[in-house]
Amino acid sequence: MKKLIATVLLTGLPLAALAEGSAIMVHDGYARAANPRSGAAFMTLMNSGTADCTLASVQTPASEKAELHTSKEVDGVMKMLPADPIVVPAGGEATLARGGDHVMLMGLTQPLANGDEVALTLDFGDCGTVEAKLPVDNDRKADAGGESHAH
Ligand SMILES: [Cu+2]
Repeated sequence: MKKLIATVLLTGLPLAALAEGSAIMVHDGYARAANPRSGAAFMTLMNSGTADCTLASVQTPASEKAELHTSKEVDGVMKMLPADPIVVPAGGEATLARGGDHVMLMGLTQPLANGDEVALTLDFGDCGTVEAKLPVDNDRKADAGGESHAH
């Protein structure tokens, strides 16, 4: 009986989640260049599942490396550090935004121009992987926080 209920629950998952192979959805994402060789990607991650999901790593053809960074003010100066694990709580969301957590794109294969798209593969470990295509928007203003992004 328990098995039957589990099956019903699984098949009741939203189509989008099944298609992604994950309960995670990417909202309002964009990428922007810091300079011709590096840039960053920002987005809101939403978790419709019943388990917390942690963003383990990011892959992209847009750059040689993609790292999870966070921006922090240290002694009055904005610095970038490796991010603490980015956890998307069950039924909740996590925001990657300017002045906070972000996906750093290091060694861009080509400069990011407005209208380009950056494809990301977000690896959430046990929660699966999510493919996202983010538009490049170099003109978007920071919603909050600092603007320092020098590498
Ligand atoms: Cu960074």
